Amino acid sequence: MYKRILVISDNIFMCSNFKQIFEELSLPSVTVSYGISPFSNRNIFEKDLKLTVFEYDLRCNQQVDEIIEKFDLVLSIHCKQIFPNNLVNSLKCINVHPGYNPLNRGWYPQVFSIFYDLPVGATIHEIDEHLDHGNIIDRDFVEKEIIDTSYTLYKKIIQKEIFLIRKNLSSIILNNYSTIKPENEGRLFLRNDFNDLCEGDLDLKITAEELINRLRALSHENFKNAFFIDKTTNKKIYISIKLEYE
Ligand code: 0FX
Repeated sequence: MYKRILVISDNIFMCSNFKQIFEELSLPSVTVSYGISPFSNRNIFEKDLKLTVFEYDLRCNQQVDEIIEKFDLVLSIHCKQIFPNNLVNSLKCINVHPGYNPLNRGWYPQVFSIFYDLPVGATIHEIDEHLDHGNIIDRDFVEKEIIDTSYTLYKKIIQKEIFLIRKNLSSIILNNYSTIKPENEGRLFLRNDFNDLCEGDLDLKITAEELINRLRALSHENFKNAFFIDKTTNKKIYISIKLEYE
């Protein structure tokens, strides 16, 4: 059984949900500490979680050594940092990933799921030295509809992640879960793939369906993703799409 757990997250919504699920388990002998990366605002997390939150920079060897010394399980729940090899090889590290491994490894899974018409879902897996690659503890699909954009699909995936955390957390803490090996290397998308998708070429000949799907993949609330350069003014113009049933 793991007794000294560190949750590293940069997503306050996921972190609060995790905290509530853990508290419902009522395991007095288990301590959970919460950490964020240097990119997040500690005050926001502390105010919401109502406890002290630590900041860990995983690029700093000394801080990684401190984690290895203090904890026996690290959970990554939407953490902006890549776990270094010495961390994942020194203690059990588990990731909650907003994609269905190995089909949607890496960056913004729902974006590439819409663009390439891939199934999508959520996964809990052990972390190894490669991105979203370790043995799978649990995973499940979410339904993608024709009117889904990145935003609406992301919201469904988050709910699936919370469902999977609730379903698996006690067996993870008790260390009596089983795993399966990913079937293959799957698809890995990176930040650059997303950036490439955002830049639209006005002379590109594609079908209306392809254009709609590209815009669906890149429409996420107020984020400025898809753009083209106006040929007259040379200005960048952002574009997004909204779809709804009759
Ligand atoms: O919590 P999270 O979904 O992402 C975090 C980390 O930032 C990310 O590096 C890690 N791979 C993931 C598991 O956990 O929050 P977010 O605000 O970074 O992104 C949420 C969604 O927002 C994303 O799926 C797509 C959308 N988005 C985000 C940014 C920053 C955009 O469409 N455009 C953007 O510029």
